Amino acid sequence: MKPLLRTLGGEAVWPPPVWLMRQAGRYLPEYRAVRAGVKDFIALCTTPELAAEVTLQPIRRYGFDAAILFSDILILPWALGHGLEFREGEGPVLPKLHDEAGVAALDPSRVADRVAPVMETVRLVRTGLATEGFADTTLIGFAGAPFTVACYMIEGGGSKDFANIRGMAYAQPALFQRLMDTLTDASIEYLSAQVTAGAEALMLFDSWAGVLSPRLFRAHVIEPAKRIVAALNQRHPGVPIIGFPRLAATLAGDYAAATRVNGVGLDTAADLPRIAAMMPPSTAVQGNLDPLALVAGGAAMAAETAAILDAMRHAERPFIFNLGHGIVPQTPPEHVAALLRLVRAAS
Ligand code: 1CP
Repeated sequence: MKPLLRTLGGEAVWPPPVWLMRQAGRYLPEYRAVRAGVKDFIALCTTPELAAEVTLQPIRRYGFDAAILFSDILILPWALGHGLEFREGEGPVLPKLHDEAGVAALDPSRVADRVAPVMETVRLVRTGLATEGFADTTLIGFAGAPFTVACYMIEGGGSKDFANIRGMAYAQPALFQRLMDTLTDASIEYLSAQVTAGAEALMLFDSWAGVLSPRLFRAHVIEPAKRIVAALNQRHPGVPIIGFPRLAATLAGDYAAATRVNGVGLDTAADLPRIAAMMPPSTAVQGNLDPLALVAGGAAMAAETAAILDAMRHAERPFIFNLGHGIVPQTPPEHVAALLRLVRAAS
């Protein structure tokens, strides 16, 4: 069985399997070359041949244990009919959802058609991995978790404090719950379609989970993830799911136990063995090198990597080496190669 799937099945594989969030992207010259040839980022995500190509680029260059579908968490709200634009150097820009009409306008009936190119990308990547000899590489499909997707829809893009979404969760709880339910249902269908197309594992990105109070974290991070995991486990038994409740701190333990995900991605601030000890023993832990240590490279990267490997070596639980958040564009590609040598040499 593929190393990543063994790990997500509960086995402590050593050296650990390794892949990196945002492993396809602007730090790679071959990605920039493909990106320069398309009109915008959404066009790249919805052109299967190109999306499959950029998914495979980091696998060819580094031989990671996982390929992650090239798409974006905002493709799902886009497919629901919410506007989306990626402005150069500015990140995503969306209309600000703030009322009943905004939630009522979301149309789940159009999603399947609009995400059809994503499913074709999944099929092309599976074929590509097989024909190019990457028999040990696992294809991960993904979606944004409902709360993080709602953050972008309500804030209209990124935000420093997420004041609008937190305000809505407190002041308009029924409306907010309706939005969360719509996104949860749509995520189940979207992820299920990715498995049918060939995704071998799934990941749920809740990048802004850490801005919520414990009570709201339980309601809007744990509850939707629990519902998504239960529905997918029923439809696709044996397909593992990784959750990434970023900056959850000690609530990552509650998240793992309650949602029954197979793996939990931890951010750079998490002290891995201590947070891992709060989770069921078979839950895989994934993380958590600082992306800026990867930019720095050299002795600093080696020291941070050694600290993570030393902490997990004797933990006797499944572990996947990754970053604590996505690769940043200024990362020198040769530092990624050096990191893989360090992880694969782990004794
Ligand atoms: O052309 C470009 O360089 C655009 C940059 C870019 C890329 C490469 C964006 C815009 N999205 C992506 C791809 C992407 N996004 C992947 C592909 C697979 C891979 O990992 O290689 C994935 C899994 C994502 C997920 C994603 N998008 C998240 C969750 C993980 C995280 O980083 O927190 C989030 C929050 C987004 C929103 C988003 N999309 C793009 C940007 C610049 C952002 C972040 C904006 C912000 O900081 O708020």
